[in-house]
Amino acid sequence: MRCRVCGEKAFIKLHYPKMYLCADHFVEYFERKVKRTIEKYKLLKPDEKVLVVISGGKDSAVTAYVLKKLGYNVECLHINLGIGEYSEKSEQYAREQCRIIGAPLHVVNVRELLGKGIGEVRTRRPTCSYCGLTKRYLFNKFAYDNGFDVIATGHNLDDEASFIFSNLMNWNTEYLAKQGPVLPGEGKFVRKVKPLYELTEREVVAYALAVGLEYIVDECPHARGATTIEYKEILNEMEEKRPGTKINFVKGYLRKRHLFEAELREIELKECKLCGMPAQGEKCSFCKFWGLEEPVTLKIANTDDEEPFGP
Ligand code: Q46
Ligand code: ZN
Ligand code: ZN
Repeated sequence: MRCRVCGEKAFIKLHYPKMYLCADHFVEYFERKVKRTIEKYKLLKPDEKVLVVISGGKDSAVTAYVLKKLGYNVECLHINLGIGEYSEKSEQYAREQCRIIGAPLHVVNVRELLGKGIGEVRTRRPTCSYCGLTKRYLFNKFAYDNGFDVIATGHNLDDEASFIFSNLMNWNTEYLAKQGPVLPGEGKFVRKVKPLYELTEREVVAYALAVGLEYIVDECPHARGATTIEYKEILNEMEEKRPGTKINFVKGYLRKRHLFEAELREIELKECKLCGMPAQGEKCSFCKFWGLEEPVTLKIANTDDEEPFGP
C-alpha cells in the first residue's frame, strides 16, 4: 500500500480516519494532532515551564519528544522506584530517551531518598497503592518546589477510554466527575495535562518507532494482571468492528461529564505540618506512610548541572 500524501511505501494503516501513510507523513500527522489537542483543550501556553515525568516507557518519552519538537520548554524527571533490575533498566532507558529528546533530566531515587525501595516496605497496604501515592507526591512536589507551571503526562486515548469504561462498570461516579485532558491545579497541586489524549496506543508505539525512541517493554514485577488490560482488549475488539468507538466514547464522556459533578465531595484540605503540602489530616499521606520526621527536599541544587541530584 502507498502513502495517501506522497505515494511512497506506506508505514502504517490508520483505522480512523482510514488511511495509509509513510513514516514521514505519519510523524507529521501525529505532531499536528498533538498540536491541535493542545489548542483545543488549552493545555499549554507557549512560555510555560513544562515537566514531563519520564518512566522509561513509550508514552512519557513520546510526550516529551513531541512537546520539545513543538518548541515547548521541557524538562524531564525520572523517579527510580528501587524495584531491582526493572528500575535500573527503566532509568537507563529514561537517560537515553532524554539524550535523544535533548531535554534536561532530573532523577529522584526512592531508596536513596526514603531508605527503602518500592516493594521493600513492610505494610498491609498493596504495593501499587503506596507506589502510586509516592510517585504522585514526588512529581507534584518536584514540580511545585522547582517552579514548573504544568506537568504533562503520557496518557493516551486507550488509557482514557479504559479508565472511563472501568469506572463506569464500577460506578465510581466521583472519579468520573473529574477526569479529562486537563486536571486543573489548585494551591500546591500543579496542573496536569495530557497532550496524547486523542492518540491511540498503537499510534504512540508507531511514532516511537518512526522517530527512533526506544523504551522499556518489561512489566513491573508488582503489576498484577490488571483489569485495565481486559477493558483495553474489549475496547480494541469494539474498535476493530466499529472504527472510531474509542474516540467517540471519550468525546461523549467529556460532553456528559458534568452529570457526575453532583457526586463530588468537598474535602477540606489543610497543610501537612511536616512538608506543607496539601493534607487531609495533620500530616499528608506521603509523610505519614513513610513515617518521616523531616520533609524531603526536592529542590534542584544547581540548575547548570544536568546530573541527577541527591536527596
Ligand atoms: S504502581 Fe505497581 Fe506500577 Fe508501581 S509497583 Fe510497579 S506496577 S510501578 S504503574
Ligand atoms: Zn508520504
Ligand atoms: Zn507531608
